[in-house]
Amino acid sequence: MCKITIFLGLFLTAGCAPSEEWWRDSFIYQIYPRSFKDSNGDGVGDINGITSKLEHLVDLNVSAFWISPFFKSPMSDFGYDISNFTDIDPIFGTLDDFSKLITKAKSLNLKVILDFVPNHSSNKHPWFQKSIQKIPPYDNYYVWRNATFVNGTRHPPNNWLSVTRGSAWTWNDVRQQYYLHQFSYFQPDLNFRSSALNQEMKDVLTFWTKRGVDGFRVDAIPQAFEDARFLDEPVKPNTGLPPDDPNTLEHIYTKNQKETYELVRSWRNHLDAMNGTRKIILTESYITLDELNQSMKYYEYGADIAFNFMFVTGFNNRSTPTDFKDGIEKWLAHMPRGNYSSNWVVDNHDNNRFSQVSVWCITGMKLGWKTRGCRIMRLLIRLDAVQDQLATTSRRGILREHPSSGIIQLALDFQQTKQLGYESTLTTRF
Ligand SMILES: *[C@@H]1O[C@H](CO)[C@@H](O)[C@H](O)[C@H]1NC(C)=O
Ligand SMILES: *[C@@H]1O[C@H](CO)[C@@H](O)[C@H](O)[C@H]1NC(C)=O
Ligand SMILES: *[C@@H]1O[C@H](CO)[C@@H](O)[C@H](O)[C@H]1NC(C)=O
Ligand SMILES: *[C@@H]1O[C@H](CO)[C@@H](O)[C@H](O)[C@H]1NC(C)=O
Ligand SMILES: *[C@@H]1O[C@H](CO)[C@@H](O)[C@H](O)[C@H]1NC(C)=O
Ligand SMILES: *[C@@H]1O[C@H](CO)[C@@H](O)[C@H](O)[C@H]1NC(C)=O
Ligand SMILES: *[C@@H]1O[C@H](CO)[C@@H](O)[C@H](O)[C@H]1NC(C)=O
Ligand SMILES: *[C@@H]1O[C@H](CO)[C@@H](O)[C@H](O)[C@H]1NC(C)=O
Ligand SMILES: CC(=O)N[C@H]1CO[C@H](CO)[C@@H](O)[C@@H]1O
Ligand SMILES: [Ca+2]
Ligand SMILES: [Ca+2]
Repeated sequence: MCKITIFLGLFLTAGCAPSEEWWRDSFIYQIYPRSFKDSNGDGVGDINGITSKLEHLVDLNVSAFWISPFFKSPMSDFGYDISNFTDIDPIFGTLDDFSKLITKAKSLNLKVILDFVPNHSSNKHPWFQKSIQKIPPYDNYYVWRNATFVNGTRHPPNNWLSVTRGSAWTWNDVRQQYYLHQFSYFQPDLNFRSSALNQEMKDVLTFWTKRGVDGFRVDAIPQAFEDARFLDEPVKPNTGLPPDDPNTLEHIYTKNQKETYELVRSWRNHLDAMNGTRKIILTESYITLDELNQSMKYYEYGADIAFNFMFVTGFNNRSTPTDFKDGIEKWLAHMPRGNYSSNWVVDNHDNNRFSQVSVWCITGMKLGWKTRGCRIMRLLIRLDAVQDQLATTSRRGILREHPSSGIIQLALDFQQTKQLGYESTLTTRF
């Protein structure tokens, strides 16, 4: 029997062969440091807090945990706006605290995965400040473009929109140019076309690898590169959305560019060149079902896990049994040929918390999962005490085999925790 599990994070499924390749058959728990455990009573979770509770992860049979960013940051985006990629924010602790965490994790046979946020830094990062001043090589560390002028009025270089709405460009008065930000204006995009920046980010991987981490979860990978021609993206017809909504555009120039896949391969090679056990790469890309191939392609470029958000974004309380069956099958059908492991993310910090899910996937079942090596999946989610802006609802789900018929059942509860009296249960059979 082999199990797969997830947690507040993601979980992987796989074949049963015990293997050095632990991630193929394991259960990864996401720790959101801010809400996990506060060790010094200042009201914010911290690294020593994590260290003090690692036994809980062992109890849960977790193989690895991924820690959301604890790096130095102005915290305008709860740590996804990093002002020093190789230092720890004092609110979370110190590098010494981190070393103790690693030591204890190793003693408990737990793998440690860090968040790697390559797309952008904080606008408070010294690199950005130097880039504004055009100090080499930092002048080229970010994506700067001249304004366009229409009848004497300054406009951004093109129509690209940020994930957080509005133009993806912000004017800087000092440098007299626009900088690109696919997320908020305080998260300027790093320019991977700069070889110095490219090396700098590899050095970040080296820094943490030497401190004992087992892999990296790569944040927002699709946005790493942009097309160098900076052409307008096509407007989708008839979306009915406001014009500053990013979903009005076809992101053919700002997402999943061919250079981005090459970048992942370069990180794979970089990590492989270091001695020791394989360091895994998990790529985060939110995609629509139509874009599955774009996400799957990261497997072929060195990702061990290309996040599958099907359970997070693909279903809701109106999904039918057929939707679930079709969705799951579709994901499996799109996996590239080769020795890759599927994965099923049940939750993350951008979404509401699952509280409990159990999944069994049985050999020989009619869905044909067996051919993908999936024998048994088991998944447990514990509801953390959470404190973040998105945790307004919790969901519970159970996917189980009916004892006599072998039919797989999935039950999900969508509960609006802040609105009493709201609850719906969906039970599906397939
Ligand atoms: C962890 O694994 C052990 C041994 O397989 C099992 O007895 C135990 O029930 C598991 N715990 C959980 C929380 O799944
Ligand atoms: C990051 O912080 C470390 C430790 O304080 C410091 O040595 C290093 O120069 C900083 N990096 C940058 C790019 O500022
Ligand atoms: C940007 O504008 C500056 C100042 O007007 C000009 O010197 C420079 O050539 C322009 N760069 C490009 C790429 O057009
Ligand atoms: C620019 O000015 C001309 C002449 O006033 C006008 O016909 C044209 O519509 C203006 N273009 C834009 C984009 O506002
Ligand atoms: C890997 O180990 C070999 C032999 O111990 C050593 O020569 C080499 O420098 C190491 N490489 C790295 C990147 O640490
Ligand atoms: C997606 O990949 C599948 C096989 O993996 C292939 O059959 C299909 O043509 C691809 N679709 C697109 C739109 O590229
Ligand atoms: C696939 O990976 C598994 C787990 O590491 C390994 O046992 C198996 O031999 C691999 N199969 C092939 C065909 O490489
Ligand atoms: C489904 O969820 C939506 C949005 O959360 C909610 O408005 C709606 O009432 C729910 N429907 C049912 C049948 O529970
Ligand atoms: C799932 C996830 O980590 N999403 C992150 C994507 O990147 C933006 C900007 O860094 C973050 O705000 C999200 O949390
Ligand atoms: Ca604290
Ligand atoms: Ca980018």
